Amino acid sequence: MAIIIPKNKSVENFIGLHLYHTGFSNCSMRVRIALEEKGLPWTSHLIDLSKGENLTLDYIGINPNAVVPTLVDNGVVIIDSADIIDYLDKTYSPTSLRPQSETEQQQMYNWIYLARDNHLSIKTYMYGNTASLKKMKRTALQMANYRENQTFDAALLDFHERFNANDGFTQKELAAATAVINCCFDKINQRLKDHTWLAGDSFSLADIAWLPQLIILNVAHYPFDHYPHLEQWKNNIMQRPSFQKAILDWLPPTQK
Ligand SMILES: N[C@@H](CCC(=O)N[C@@H](CS)C(=O)NCC(=O)O)C(=O)O
Repeated sequence: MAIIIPKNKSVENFIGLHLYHTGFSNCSMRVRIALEEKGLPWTSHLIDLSKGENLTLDYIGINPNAVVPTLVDNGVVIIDSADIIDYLDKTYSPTSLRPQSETEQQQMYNWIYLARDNHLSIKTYMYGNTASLKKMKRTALQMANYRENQTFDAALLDFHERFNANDGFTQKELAAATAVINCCFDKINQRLKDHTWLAGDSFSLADIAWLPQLIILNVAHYPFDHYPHLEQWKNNIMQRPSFQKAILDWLPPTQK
């Protein structure tokens, strides 16, 4: 569980659930869906990544990776969307977002960790194929500050170094990222061929971990028609009230 002792002490006085998040961010979407599904009231702190609001010392003092989302629960800071949704589900009842049997719970964690482990491939695909993200190059000063202050996640630092230095990603890097993503969706397609949900018989954190990937990859024109069994699953989730509140209500007008 990624509980952080924040350098920015101001959040330790927060009462209730507070979420630092971004509208069009798959990791933020996960947490918003979990909050809405569980019917939990929360306070929003929007972070504009395009303005570098995640790179300020105040924010890095809360999330040392300089990424969204960050949850603050009565002063306790939790980072990483996989850990946050698990924390919310374990801490708050009565709605449970996990299957009952241990075997199916393990399946659920496998899907969540598959999403987490391949996050940088999805990020590479998005930064390589989305006009607005291609422009997200940082200034030399922003990069210098980032190197000095984001000392927590070496792979993420490397991602931003490569993106900035090379003016985007090479075709080879994009092809490698696409191959990883294809492999994940092959697995998901296979599972959904004869199951309604990713883990067990009901909607769970596994579905919450993966649905946002579809939302953002769709914007980058990822070819989902290769995976026909995802369609019904996606439609089932889009009909849940949480979809409007957690996804649509927060999308910037350009992405609706
Ligand atoms: N493993 C982290 C990844 C968080 C992440 O990369 N968030 C993205 C938005 S989805 C972000 O803040 N990107 C800004 C950056 O990398 O500078 C999580 O699941 O919370």
